[in-house]
Amino acid sequence: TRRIKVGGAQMGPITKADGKPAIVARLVALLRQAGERGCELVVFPELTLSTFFPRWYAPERDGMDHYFDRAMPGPETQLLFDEAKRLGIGFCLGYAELVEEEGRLRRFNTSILVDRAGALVGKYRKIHLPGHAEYEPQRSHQHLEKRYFEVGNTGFQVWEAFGGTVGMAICNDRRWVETYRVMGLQNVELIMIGYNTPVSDSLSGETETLRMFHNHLTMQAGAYQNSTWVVGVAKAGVEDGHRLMGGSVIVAPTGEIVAAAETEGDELIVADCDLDRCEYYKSHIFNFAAHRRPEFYGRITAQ
Ligand code: CDT
Repeated sequence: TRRIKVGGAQMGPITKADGKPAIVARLVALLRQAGERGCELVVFPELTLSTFFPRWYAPERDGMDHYFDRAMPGPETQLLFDEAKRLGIGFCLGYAELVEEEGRLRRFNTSILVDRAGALVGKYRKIHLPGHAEYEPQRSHQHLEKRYFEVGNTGFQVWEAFGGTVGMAICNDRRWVETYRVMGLQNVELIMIGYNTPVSDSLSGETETLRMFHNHLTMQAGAYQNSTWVVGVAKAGVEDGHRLMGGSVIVAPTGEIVAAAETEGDELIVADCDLDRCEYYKSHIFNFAAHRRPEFYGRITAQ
């Protein structure tokens, strides 16, 4: 069977005051733990290298540029890449990407996938950007992803890597059935998802319990309905007075959670993922070729 030992490297809070070297040292510590536990692939959260800055308003759209990375690896992240290569561990890393493209500076909420030899496998830029673009005074905290990022332009691709077919999504993407299905249609076997999710929304009145339920519900349904492994990894805990949920999980193609974080701090969860387990539902209940009825799904892609 095609087994791969996967680590979900949940991160505790990162505050405004934390410098990159200290953050990278925490990532390296998690990688070393993953190495000791035999992991071949480690998934880090969304925006792993900074606090979740979209909670704050900056009058200028470039006002958060100091949280963005232009090069990956860059001078401060090289250590992480070197250590991963030395340990023979591939990784998925979320960060704020600043890039000159089409003759202008562009900002994306990005994840990259690096293989066990240190080579870049692929890049995904977040498509479902939640929140709003302007300051909303009625909120206890802002969610200004639509201000600081452009909608990603990579699409939901998959790559042949780590002995299987793998894909990436970021945070709010996990709530959308289309995210999983577009990759499911490409035979995905493992989807890596980092997230930063506040435990409360000052306007919705949802309980923490309900918000955690939705966190797991969407990833478990996405896994089952597309017969794929899903690795969902949080940046958690209290960042400058604002609390993010933990709840990192590894979900099997049956939709069952096989590993779960217990804390809101730096914590590694591990599962031995047999990619061959995807085959059963892919060839039975979710055999797309046999059972899908796309002739009735047109509204899903209509603008
Ligand atoms: N980072 C991110 O996408 N967080 C969102 C919060 C939604 S509330 C505006 C999420 O879907 O978890």
